Amino acid sequence: MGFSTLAIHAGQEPDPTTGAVITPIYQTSTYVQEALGQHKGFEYARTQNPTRLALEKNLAALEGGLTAHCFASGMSAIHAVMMLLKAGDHVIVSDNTYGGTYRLCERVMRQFGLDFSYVDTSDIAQVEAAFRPETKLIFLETPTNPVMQIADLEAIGRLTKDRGIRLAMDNTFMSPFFLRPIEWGADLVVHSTTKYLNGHSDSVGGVVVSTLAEDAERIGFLQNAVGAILSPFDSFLVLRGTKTLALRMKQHDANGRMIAGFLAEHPKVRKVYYPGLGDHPQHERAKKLMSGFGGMIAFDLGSLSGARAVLDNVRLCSLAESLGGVETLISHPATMTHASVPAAKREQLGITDGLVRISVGVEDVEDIIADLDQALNRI
Ligand code: P1T
Repeated sequence: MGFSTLAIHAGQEPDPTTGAVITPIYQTSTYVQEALGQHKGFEYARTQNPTRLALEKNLAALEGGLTAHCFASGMSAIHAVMMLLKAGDHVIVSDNTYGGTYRLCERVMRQFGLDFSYVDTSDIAQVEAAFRPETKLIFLETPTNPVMQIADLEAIGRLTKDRGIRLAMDNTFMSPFFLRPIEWGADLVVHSTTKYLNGHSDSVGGVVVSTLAEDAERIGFLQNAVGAILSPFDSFLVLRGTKTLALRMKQHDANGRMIAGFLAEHPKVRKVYYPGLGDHPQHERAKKLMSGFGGMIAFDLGSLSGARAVLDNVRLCSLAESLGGVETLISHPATMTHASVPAAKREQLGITDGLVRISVGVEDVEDIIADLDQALNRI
């Protein structure tokens, strides 16, 4: 079945009680049992909820995984992946991840005896050099947030298979419509469903997709034992979102390409980070791994005052954290999403004070370009 067919139908059985075409929001904390030990498979709503279950089946199908487990946020999904490890284990992480991922590793998981190395995962030599006997997991973002580096997923997938360790991939930026990490060797895929999967900036959530029975079982156990579950209402919203994922992603991509081209030509813009541009260092790799380039773009204006002029003067684009919604959002990584990354490290990664990130929405592209143009001309 094609992607859109799966997105609309996978996990979506008509409601057994009424025949409702759309999975209802089962807003209940518990389920009556017919007799001691006799029930319909639903006992308590932290453990099982039909709305969440429908979404989990849907997302497992879209990523091509064995199971999916939904969490209260992208961060709690990433936390669950880290909880597969034990004290003494070592993880190799993309050096340019979302700031919250870095904060989770450094300021939470380290306290429990995990160790982390941050490397440029677009360079396979750096990944190989970081291996230790205790390395148990590689955690990748591709493209990275916000400078859009692309890892050689296939080669890293082979490395992790050869060494018998796990490859987890945060696929938030591309969504399974453009990139299916499991096909390139990932064992686990995570998303902040807050972003493209929900797509309408009205829910916070996360998901872990597993491919191995052992991980699927443990992630399910952790979901219930730790309890950071996605609510029935949020599950409903994300399920509603995935139905139009393909349509939305095509438009995010079309608009993204146009805006990246506009920015690349603009005299006030020093540098544009977008994998669809021919001068992106991993453009060829992006073309091989992904069926589109999406709507995330970063661009450097050379100074904080330049960035401020644009961010303070946009009218259509909203100055806000987050991404992946139908509306265009613009942000300043150094002080917003990546403020928890130390300044020296930010500079080294290219997250300068002049860097601006845009999550291109699905508005009419000429309106977005006109807004950016008038703001850029205020510099
Ligand atoms: O916000 P939450 O749903 O917990 O997701 C965290 C997260 C995980 N992974 C990636 C790649 C992300 O971009 C995020 C959240 N990012 C933003 C809020 C942002 O503006 O970049």
